[in-house]
Amino acid sequence: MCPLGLQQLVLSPGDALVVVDVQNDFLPGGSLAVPRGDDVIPALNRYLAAFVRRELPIFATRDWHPPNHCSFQPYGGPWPPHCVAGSDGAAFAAALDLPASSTLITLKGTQPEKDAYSAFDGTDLDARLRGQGVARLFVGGLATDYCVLYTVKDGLKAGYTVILLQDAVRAVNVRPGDGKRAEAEMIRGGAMPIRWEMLAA
Ligand code: VGL
Ligand code: ZN
Repeated sequence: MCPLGLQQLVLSPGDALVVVDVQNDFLPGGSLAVPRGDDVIPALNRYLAAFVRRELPIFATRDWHPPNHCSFQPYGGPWPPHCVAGSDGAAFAAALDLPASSTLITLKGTQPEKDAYSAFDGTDLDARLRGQGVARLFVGGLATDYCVLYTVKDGLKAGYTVILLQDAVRAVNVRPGDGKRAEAEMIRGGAMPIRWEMLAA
């Protein structure tokens, strides 16, 4: 028990960390920079260390678009071109401590004509999670109001318990408040928000 008498969360087998789209193009200086997107890196590194120490699986997703993706403005979409497959902008942030040998990577948004924000959309993520015996997802990364939101909603729909790492997400906020509304929507849908302090050491 922590001092306030609230139950802390204990990591255990069946838990997985899902790191969403922490890629250079979503960081300050990138082509679709998320305001303060780099704040998620030290926050996620603490969760990464905790999952590594307990030998729990770590999944990382990458937005991985063809150069003519339909979500790009020149092709009628809402976004500047970003995360083009194989480009520097699509690489994971260098300061993110993903364990090189054991991180399970999921690529998404790979088809030119199909917009896909959720890491479950058109991928084998669900099968890979089930294959590892995962029942509970700890989700952080970028961006709160797009890929995190849709990944969390699909995770809940697929029957996972979902923990939202509230101190390890940041929003694009195309409209002011989008990030806060997305968090509320995830929580309303059944996701449990936590911060680092709520995890048992
Ligand atoms: C994302 C906008 C466009 C995301 C991806 O990862 O949240 N946002 N593509
Ligand atoms: Zn994208």
